Amino acid sequence: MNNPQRNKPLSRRDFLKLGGGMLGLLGAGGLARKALLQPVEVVQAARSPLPLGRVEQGVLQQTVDDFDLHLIASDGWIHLPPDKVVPPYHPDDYAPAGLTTYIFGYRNVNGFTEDMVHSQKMKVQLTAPVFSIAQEHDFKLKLTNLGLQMRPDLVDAHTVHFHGFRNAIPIFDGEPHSSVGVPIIRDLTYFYRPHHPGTYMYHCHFEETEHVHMGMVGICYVIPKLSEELPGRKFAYNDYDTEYDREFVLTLNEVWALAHWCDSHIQLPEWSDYKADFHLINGRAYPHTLLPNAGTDAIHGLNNDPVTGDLIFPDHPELRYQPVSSLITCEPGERVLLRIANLGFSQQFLKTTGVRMRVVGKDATPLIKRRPVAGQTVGDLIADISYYTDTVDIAPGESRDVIFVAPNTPGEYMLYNRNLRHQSNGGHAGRGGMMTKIVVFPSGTLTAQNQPNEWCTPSGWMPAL
Ligand SMILES: [Cu+2]
Repeated sequence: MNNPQRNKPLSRRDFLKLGGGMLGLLGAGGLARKALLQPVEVVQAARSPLPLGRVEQGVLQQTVDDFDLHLIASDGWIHLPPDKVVPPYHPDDYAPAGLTTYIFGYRNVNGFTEDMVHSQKMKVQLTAPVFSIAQEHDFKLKLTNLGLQMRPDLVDAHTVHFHGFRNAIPIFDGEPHSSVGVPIIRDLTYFYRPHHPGTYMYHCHFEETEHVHMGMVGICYVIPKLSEELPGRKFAYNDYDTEYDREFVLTLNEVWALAHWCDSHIQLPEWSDYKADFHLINGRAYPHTLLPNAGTDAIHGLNNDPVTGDLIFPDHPELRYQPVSSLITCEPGERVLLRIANLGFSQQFLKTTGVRMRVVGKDATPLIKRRPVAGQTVGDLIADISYYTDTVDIAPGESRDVIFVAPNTPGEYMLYNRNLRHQSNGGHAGRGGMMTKIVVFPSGTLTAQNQPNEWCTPSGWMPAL
């Protein structure tokens, strides 16, 4: 804007100069056409700094250190109960002690030293770290590909695909067939400025049938302007009707044990034989869904071992790589927002016992429709197609924003998949799979919630597993 050249009106002399230039171009038409066909470098993944001790060779390219969130992509192991259900695929015979299932995934490495970042190979989590962006704010997400330790033969890139993000610039869309992936030991910093609030999801889009199923899935959401304008109050959309007191993200996905075993054993599954053995919420199967977050702020990655940066969960070390709880805690009369995304391959039906839910958003689109009004964040009501239900149906790749008012009677209410086959762990007898609880505590016993899925319970309270 301050460039004087650009603002100067075109003089007659300039015009003639321009004409001459155009003639010259026409003369060199063949050359110009050739030049236009030359590939132009738009973006290049920067070389990631190597672990200390391997830096002495040459000068490293400067990496982008201006970012809001730094994720790594790599592989790792998780624990799914019980220990013996689908021999020989579960537990995987290569699994380290206490763990059962090989995965690909992400880790939040914000604030890590280079050494700590590179030590996170083989320590990824299921599901991926949750992040949120305020509407109309810029957000830079740096992704570093650390490679797959179990599979040095695979030279797979990874990406972050912000699923449902409207009008994404291809280069930041993370869809490698039309743009780029991030090769091993490279970084790419994605840039977003979201205009539409709501619950989204992200996943790796490289070899996506495999990488999505292997666990590179998580929730991200866009906080509406209204929440920023009214500090201390929280809304799902720019609509007073979507106000809430507490929020919980529930990422749904599945594990087909054979496919995960194949990846650790250098085999290829036949994807048309797909048959999930485990149906998970936030990477855990019931009853583990009820256990706390692995640390005080597992979602934002601040609970890590201060020296190594590794995820820790002292009470349940087998679940250290599945840090996010699905227990929903609230007090009578509180408004609770569930942000649900399905990144598995099957349709799911989440049902509550005796809690009326209102679906206010679908695929990051409000169901209470408002016409924009200049100078107003909340527009005029056009139509309200939100609906009340006790069962939320959700197909793969879809999201729902669901608000319920906590019942007046303290107690436990189940939230479960009404497909009974999805309530089993590996076909084993007993309850499992995609199931958690809404626990309503007496008024005045819980602290306010600061982060989504924060485990707010009276001190000393633990669920009966
Ligand atoms: Cu990937």
